[in-house]
Formats: sequence, C-alpha cells, structure tokens
Amino acid sequence: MPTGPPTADHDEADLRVSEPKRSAAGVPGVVASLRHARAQLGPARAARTLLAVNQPQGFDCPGCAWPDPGPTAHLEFCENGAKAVAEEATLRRVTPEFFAEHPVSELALRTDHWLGQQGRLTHPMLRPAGEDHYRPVSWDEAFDVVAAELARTAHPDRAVFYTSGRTSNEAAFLYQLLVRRFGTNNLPDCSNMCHESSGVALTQTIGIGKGSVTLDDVHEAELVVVVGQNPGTNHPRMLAALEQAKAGGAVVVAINPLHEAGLQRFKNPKRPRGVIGSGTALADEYLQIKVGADLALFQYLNRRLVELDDERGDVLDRAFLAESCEGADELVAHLRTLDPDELLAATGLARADVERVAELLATRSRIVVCWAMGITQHRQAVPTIREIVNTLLLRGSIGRPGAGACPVRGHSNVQGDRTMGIYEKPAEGFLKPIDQRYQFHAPRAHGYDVVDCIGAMRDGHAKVFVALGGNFISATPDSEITAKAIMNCGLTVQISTKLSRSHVITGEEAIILPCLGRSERDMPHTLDGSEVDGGRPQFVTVEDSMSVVHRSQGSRPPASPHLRSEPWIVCGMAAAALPEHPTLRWHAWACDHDRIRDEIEAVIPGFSDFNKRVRTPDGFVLPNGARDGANFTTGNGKARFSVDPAPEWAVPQGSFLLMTIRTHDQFNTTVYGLDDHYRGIHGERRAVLMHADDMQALGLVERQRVDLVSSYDRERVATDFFVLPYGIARGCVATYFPEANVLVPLHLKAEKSGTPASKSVLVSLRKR
Ligand SMILES: Nc1nc2c(c(=O)[nH]1)N[C@H]1C(S)=C(S)[C@@H](COP(=O)(O)OP(=O)(O)OC[C@H]3O[C@@H](n4cnc5c(=O)[nH]c(N)nc54)[C@H](O)[C@@H]3O)O[C@H]1N2
Ligand SMILES: Nc1nc2c(c(=O)[nH]1)N[C@H]1C(S)=C(S)[C@@H](COP(=O)(O)OP(=O)(O)OC[C@H]3O[C@@H](n4cnc5c(=O)[nH]c(N)nc54)[C@H](O)[C@@H]3O)O[C@H]1N2
Ligand SMILES: [Mo]
Repeated sequence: MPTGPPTADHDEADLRVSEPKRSAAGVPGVVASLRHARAQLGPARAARTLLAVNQPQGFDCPGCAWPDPGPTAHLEFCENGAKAVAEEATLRRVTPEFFAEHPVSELALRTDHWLGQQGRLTHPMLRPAGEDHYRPVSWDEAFDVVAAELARTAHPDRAVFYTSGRTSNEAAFLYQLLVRRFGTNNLPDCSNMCHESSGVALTQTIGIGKGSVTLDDVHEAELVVVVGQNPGTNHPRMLAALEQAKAGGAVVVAINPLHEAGLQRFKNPKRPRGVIGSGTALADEYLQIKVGADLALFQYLNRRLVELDDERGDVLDRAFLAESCEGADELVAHLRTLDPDELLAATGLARADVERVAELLATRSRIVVCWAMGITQHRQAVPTIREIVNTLLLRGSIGRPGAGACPVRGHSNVQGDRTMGIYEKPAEGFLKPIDQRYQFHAPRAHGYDVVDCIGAMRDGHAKVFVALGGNFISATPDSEITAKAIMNCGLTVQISTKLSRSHVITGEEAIILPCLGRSERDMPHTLDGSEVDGGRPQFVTVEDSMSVVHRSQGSRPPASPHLRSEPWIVCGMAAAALPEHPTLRWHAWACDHDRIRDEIEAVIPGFSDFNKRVRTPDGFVLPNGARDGANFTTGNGKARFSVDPAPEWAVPQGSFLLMTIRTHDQFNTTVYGLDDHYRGIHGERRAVLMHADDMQALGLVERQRVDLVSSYDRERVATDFFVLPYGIARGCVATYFPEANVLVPLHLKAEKSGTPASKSVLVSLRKR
C-alpha cells in the first residue's frame, strides 16, 4: 500500500496561466458558483438549495465561520459557500456497488480531487481485517464492531477521537461526553492545526481564547488590519464588512506576502454598482511582507508607537493601561532595547511603507486586527499574536466599540466545538459540572492533540482512531508518517458525508458511518432505527467566529435513507460501547435535539434558556469579558502585555521559506477543481509560486518541473511541481495544501500551541 499521496490523476496537468486578478467577487464569482452548483445539482435544485443558505429558518453555510449580518439580509451566500453547499448536495453517490467495484488498494492511488468527486456516501460500510473491499453493514453491526474494539483496548488512552469543525454543537457535546465517560481526554481536533495558536495567545493575554469583536465593531472601525488572511477566497462575506467599514471612513491595511485579489478590490455581487462598476478599493496600504516576519513587523510597529508617544504624549492610552492592563512598563522597556533596523530588515519591507502604517496605528483609535492561517501556522505564531495584542492594548483598542482582536475562524463550527468541550486539555471548570451532573469522574490527565496522537499511533500507543468528520489523513502534516500511523491502528472509524482519502488509508479494520449534511432534513430516529412517530424535523446549532450561537436546519431530502444525524450516530456508538448509566440517556438524546440542548444548558455557562433563545431569528451571543467592556477574565481583571524576544532565525542560503496555502477551488482537503482563479493559475494544483529574481538566480524558467525538498531530521520530497514567477516576497515560495503536506515534519510546530508550522517550512528546489 502506498503511503504518500498520489501526485496526479490521469486527467490532470493541463496548466494554463493568466494575469492574477485585481478584484474579488462580482459577476465572475456569482457565475462560477452557479455553474458549479448546476453541475452537481441541476438548475432547479441549485436555485432552491442556495436560497436556503444562512436564512433564519435555513441551514448555516458550511463554507466558513464568518458571522451573518442578521435576519434582514437575504441571499447571504458567496461563491465559495455555494461551492461548499453544492459539493454536499451533489447528486453523485458512493454506493455499496461502488465499493464492490473498487478495491481499497486501487482507491488509495486516487487524488483527493478524484475521491471527492465520486459523491455522497450512502451506507454504513465495513472493511474487515485482511480484505480489500468495503461491504455494507447494518448500523447495529457497525456499532458492535466499534464497541468490541474499544472494549479490547488495554486502557482508554489507547483510543483517539478526532473532530472536525463542521460538527454541530449537539453532536460535539455528546461526543466529548462519550469520550470522557469512556475515560480519556484524547480529543484532538482540526483546531489544533488551525487557530490553536490564537486560542493560546488570547487566553494568556485577554483571558479568553476567542476574538473580542462583533460584526458591528468591524463596521464601525477606523482602521482594519488584515494580516495573514486571504478573505477573497476563504471568507468572501468578510469583504462586504470591509466595504461597509470603508464606507464609514475606515482605512484598511493588508499585510501579506502575496497581492491577494480579494484584498485589493471588491465588487459586491449584492449591489448593482458592484456587479457593473469597478467595485470598492479595499486595502489602502499593502505591506508585502516576507513569510514568517510578522513578529518582527509588530515589534517594529509597537516600538514606533512608544517613540511617537515620546514625541507627542498622546499615542499610548495611559488611562486604559493603568486601569485595565498589567506589564506595560516592562513591554515599553523591552521594546526600547530592540534594534529597529534589524526588525525592519527581517520583514523585507521599505521603511517609508511601514512608517505610514505606524502613523495610522498612532492616530486612529478604533482599531480591529483580523488574522488567520498566515499568522497561526508559523513556529512563532503564539508570540506573534501576543505582539498583535500588545499593539491593540497600547492603543486601548480592545473591549471598546469598533475595536479589538478578530481571529477569523475557518470551519463553520470550530469555535462551537471548543465551547462544547472538544479539547484535549479541558479546564477543571469545564469538567466539574460534568462530574456533578453525570455522576462519574471525568479524566483529568491531558490527552493527545493532533500531532501527539500521530506520534502515539505510529509508536503503537494508540490503536483505535475515530473521526467525527474531517479528512485526517490529508489534513495532517508528514503525510507518509501519518499514513503509517493510521495503518498501525486496529480499527479506524470515519463519520463522514463524502468519500475521502481517510476512508482508503485505514487501520486493519475500517468502518464508514455516513451522516446527514447541513443542508438535509433531519427526521428523528430512535436508536433501533425506526423513525419517531409524529416526530418533527430537528435542527442543530453552531457558533460563529464572533460567538453568536444560532440554529441550522436543513430541508433537502437526505442523500440516502440510511443516513443518520451526527448526534444519533454518537448516541449509537455510546449506547453500544459504554456500560449503562442512569444519567447518560443516549436513547432519549438520539431522537430529540432539544433534550441535548437542555444538557448543554445545564453544564456550559452562557446557554441559559438555550432552546428558547436559539429559536429567535438572530440567535444569541455568548458572554465574552474582553469584548463586553474590557472585563478581562485573566484572574485579576487585567489584560496582560507580553514580552517576547526578537525573532532570531534566518533562512539559510539556498533555502526558501514555503507557505502551504489554499486555492480558490478547494475547501481544505476537498478539492472542487484544479483552478486558482484569482491567482490566474488554471488546470493544475502542483504549482510553486516564486519571485522572478529568485528563479533567475537558480536558473529556473517558467513552468520548469522541480521537486520540493525539505531537509530536517531526514529528507522529505514532494515530487513534480511547476515553477511559476509570481509577485511574492523574495526568499519565499508558496504552494498548495494538501499536496505539500509530505514536506512538513511532524516535529515542526508552533511553540506553545503545537500547531503544525505548515507555513514555515524550509525547502530547496531540485530540478527534475
Ligand atoms: N473557500 C474556502 N474557504 C475556506 C477554506 C477553504 O479551504 N476554502 N478553509 C477554511 C478554513 S478551515 C480556514 S482555517 C480558513 C483559512 O483562511 P486563510 O488563512 O485565508 O487561508 P490560507 O489559504 O491558508 O491563506 C493564508 C493567507 O496568509 C498569507 N500568509 C502566509 N504566510 C504568511 C505570513 O507569514 N505572514 C503574512 N502576513 N501572511 C501570510 C497567504 O499569502 C494567504 O493569503 O478558511 C476557511 N474558509
Ligand atoms: N499544509 C497545510 N495543512 C493544513 C492547513 C494548511 O493551511 N496547510 N490547514 C489546516 C486547517 S486550518 C484545518 S481546519 C485542517 C482541516 O482538517 P479537516 O477538518 O480534517 O479536513 P476537511 O478537509 O475540512 O474535511 C473534509 C471532510 O469532512 C467530511 N465532512 C464534510 N461535511 C461533513 C459533515 O457535515 N459531517 C461530517 N461528519 N463530515 C463532514 C467530508 O467527508 C470531507 O471529506 O487542515 C489543516 N491542514
Ligand atoms: Mo482551519
């Protein structure tokens, strides 16, 4: 069995290159989404399905976690949200006949793109040990296999339970309860690879691991800094918020090694002027920084704020510093010791450009800083985010209207899953109410995060792997090691909507449990499988990037009558695997989501009157001290400044710093197509973007074929990429995930958060 991902399907490698775009959305965006939806759904279904997205009575867009503007906004979807919906609502099916025809060993040779295009999973399937085909099984049989394997594990810590961020609050809450009752905190999740660094840095500094702004704050800001984020592709609805902020007079600063189209201009498809005209210019300042140099940049900026305050006396918000913060003096003293020339040199930026941004920071008081993976997936992600918080605190720009920290989440419910307790290091304050209500002692020892659990499976310390959503094998670093780790398990279980690589690189025995998607009608079933008499359609809830909890209800007929909701599946596994316990009412919870919400209300703060409040069109907002008037939940009520040394690393001669990013045609490991529309790259994903001068220095020409090599503890190679000249900072290269994950060693991770540093990989290029 091959452990590395395949390089290409036979129909790929049709590379075409055009000028990168200078604006996002507008007509091409809408047309592309409709084309994609029609191809998967047919015209009438496409229109009906898309009309239900992000409506009060409809389902939450699975595209991203950007908040909805409220019940008055209609047609609230974007091109990439529409693609995500079409991908789920596709008419294509992966049936038992498909599995009879295709042995697993053959499917393992297919790319993520090909696998995803096969369609929706329709039946629970089992691949018995030693066999090469999946066969259909009943739900009961599947649950019995899981229960038997869990019962065989020598210790609860030898099982791992992964979660991906599309999972609803209801399913996530029950899942963590199952896992803790089973006896472990092995609850790694996609957040470990995503915004973990934000969670760690924000908890340390402002007392809560979440952002401190509402959508209105973004609208009302005077200065919005967008750093390490590509909203035109990954959070298109955010562009409308930036447009609104600009209409109110805000200045937008973009900090990014690439000139991303969506940060330059926005043609709002919801406004006639956006469709016809040239749209709104977005970024007023664009700092094309070197990859991984943001810590140096924010240290430089903070040092400048201190200097400007020396000159003017009104730059630091002294009243706020005295009343609401601690550690300001130490930070100021430290910043004065840093060498500004060295910091600037690390960023590769021109002094005049950075000075203009410093001046904006010094003179605008309502500041919002937004960031995503360009910040969190670096070795120094946590200190970088702490330095961003320093900037906001120095200016008193947190806990006030129009100001604050805005980590923009990825998966549509990744934040909610954490609130529900999907976390390998749960706080005592979370576990105690669980103990009290359910009358068992939840384990206290910390569990494995994503990277640790791969090591544990590789070394034989974990033998059962269960995934509630996601595509673990393709999303994780060090693809070959991860594949071996998974194949080292006795049993792997995937609760999924669509076929992925995680179904074909498996443990000795493998199970697929097919679930309903967001857009589908969820009729209640009892655990014996029959539909509840007179039962009403159920809905689930999610929490967006700004802590708004709201309902999500699908209405489309399910892709197959054998599908069940995620909460039902979790209850089924729990009822089969755990000894009976009077407080754990899996049979009751399986068929009534309101009862699950009652449990959430009973143990998690902020959910009082959950069932009632979530039925209001806007949902409700969870408490957040940092946002609600700078009441920092740090113990003493004060926000903490952080002192971090200047970055010391440098890229060695002959190496480049590689960032692995998303195209415009994928949702994480789900690859919709082979184009990266805004960057002008079509028909091929194996492209390396490189500065023309760097290419020349290496004697490379456009489209030259190269292997990418990372040399840490050993050599790792990603084969057969095309080099393209692109407007990227010198010394840096970019390519796409998941193809490049083979290059990211398991041990290369962010300090303190453990997030794979998949955007700071040192590589060299080898001509083929
Ligand atoms: N259509 C679509 N939407 C999505 C997703 C998707 O795959 N497709 N994924 C979802 C998920 S889970 C997430 S987490 C988000 C991801 O959203 P993003 O974080 O926007 O995703 P990436 O493609 O990883 O882009 C990272 C951006 O940071 C920049 N960058 C990289 N390194 C650095 C650096 O060192 N400094 C600075 N300043 N910038 C840097 C890159 O040039 C790029 O613009 O999107 C979510 N939404
Ligand atoms: N090199 C590199 N690696 C990265 C990143 C990067 O930027 N660079 N980004 C990281 C980030 S930010 C993230 S969030 C992770 C993503 O990691 P994951 O969340 O594990 O991966 P996804 O590709 O989002 O998962 C897609 C799969 O989810 C399943 N699915 C879709 N909808 C549903 C549903 O409603 N229910 C269930 N049960 N299953 C469903 C489908 O089967 C689909 O194949 O990847 C990380 N990996
Ligand atoms: Mo993510």
